[in-house]
This record gives sequence, C-alpha cells and structure tokens, in this order.
Amino acid sequence: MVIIPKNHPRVKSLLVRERLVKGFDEGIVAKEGLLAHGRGEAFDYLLGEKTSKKAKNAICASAALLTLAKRPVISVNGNSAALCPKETVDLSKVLKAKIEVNLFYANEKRKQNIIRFLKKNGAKQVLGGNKSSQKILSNLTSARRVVDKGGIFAGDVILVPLEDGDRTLALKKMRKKVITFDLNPLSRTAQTADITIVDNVIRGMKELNKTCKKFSKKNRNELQSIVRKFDNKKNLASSILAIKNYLNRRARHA
Ligand code: PTJ
Repeated sequence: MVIIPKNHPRVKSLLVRERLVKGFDEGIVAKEGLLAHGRGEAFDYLLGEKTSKKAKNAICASAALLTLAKRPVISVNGNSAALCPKETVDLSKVLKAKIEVNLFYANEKRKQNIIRFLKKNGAKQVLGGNKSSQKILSNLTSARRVVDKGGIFAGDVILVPLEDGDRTLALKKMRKKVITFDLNPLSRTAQTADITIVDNVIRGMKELNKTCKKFSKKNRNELQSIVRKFDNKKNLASSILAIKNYLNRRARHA
C-alpha cells in the first residue's frame, strides 16, 4: 500500500488505482485488468478526468433505456467489481435488474470471489456461478460465451462496463440492446454498442444511478423520446473531437 500525499494533484486517480491493485491482491481483478485500467487512465487524462456533457447525454439515454427494459441485466467483470461494487448493487436495486458475473479471463475462483464481494456489498443474488443454469452463446468464442439462462441469456438490455468488442456484437446479434462504459471512444466495443458512455466507470456509475432514480418517475413516452433522440455515432464523434481539440491546444503551448 502506497501512502498518497493528500495534496497530490492526481490524488483521486491514484486512489482509484490503489483500489484496483487491492482488487488484484484480493483475487477479484485479473492481471490483464491492471493493463486495461492503465489504458483507461490515459484516455481519462485526455478527456479532462471529468464527466463531460457528452457522457451525461449518454447516461440519460442509458437511464431511459434501462428504465424501459423488461429484463435489464448488469454484467460485472473483475475491474467493474473492484471499482464500483456499491454502485452496481444500488443500480440493480433501482432498476430491479439482475447482476451477472461474466469474465473474459475465465477463472472459477476469481468468479466466486467476485460473487462473494458483491454480496458483501449488499447484493441479494448474483448470477454466473451456477453451472446448472449455464447457457453457451454459440456466436462467441471467448470465455464470455458462458452465460446464465435467467440473466444475460434472457435479458433485453445489458449493461457491459469495460468490455471486449466481440461480445457486444454477439449480444446485438441476439437483438439485445447493449450499453457500455468505455473511456476509449475508438474501441470496437464503443463503436458497436447501442449506447457508449465515454466516462470513467467510477464516476459514470454514480451519475447513472442518480439519473435512473430520477427517471423512475417519468412516463414511458418521455423515456422513449429520450432514447429516440440519442445518436451514439454523433456522441462518439464529439468525444473524439474533444480529445483532438485538447491535443491541439497542448501542442500550441508546447
Ligand atoms: O475481469 P475480466 O476477466 O472479465 O477482464 C476484464 C478486462 C477489463 C481485463 C477485459 O474486459 C479486457 O481486456 O478489456 P479491454 O479489451 O482491455 O477493454 C477495456 C476497455 O475499457 C478499454 O477500452 C479501456 O480504455 C476501458 N477502460 C479501462 N478502465 C476504465 C475503462 N473505461 C471506463 N472506466 C474505466 N475505469
């Protein structure tokens, strides 16, 4: 454990990094998850380490789609479990959504650790650990193809934070709506999902929770109109432009 000085300019992101390292030490995060986090940090830096207006638009559209969903599911991997366990559990309660652990780097022990960790953080039920209710997604070759028949397999709107592009595409081919958190607006997942929230999952999940609570009072017509008006391609293009503008500004002052 590193002692981080309170006045360090990047204290927040260093604390988040520590949380992930702790998750790794406790058998929740994969080794590769530490690398994925580093990639995310780089994009977060270029995006100003704050929730942008574009991310807020995507969060509103996601909250509307999740509130309209009949069988919403939150898919959890090692990184998202370590970074926002409470927010994941709270969101599942607000939406009456299922939580399912689904790993890219399959490891039964890590899966069970994540299930226990989420339960310690208030989850009543966590799917993904029961072999007798497993289904295999035939259009997917990675370990993520193993899903629960009452969870991801049956879900209509699936939230997949920090994802790989293959599963996003596979779920979309099954006519499911896919929402992702991805700080890289250029990634295949970001480009393939129905809604991409280009924000750090640690900030974005809090905002999504707040918005879902607010939207639970809205009627279906209002929610449908929010979803209809959202354009993921346009929103992603604005995030890419924001990075380009930031780099141009920095280059001018170099
Ligand atoms: O726990 P597992 O086995 O399911 O594995 C999880 C990881 C994340 C290791 C796995 O899904 C993976 O390898 O993901 P990728 O392909 O590296 O993609 C992760 C994406 O998430 C990248 O585009 C990162 O920029 C982005 N990312 C990383 N950290 C964050 C993030 N996006 C939002 N918030 C973050 N904190």
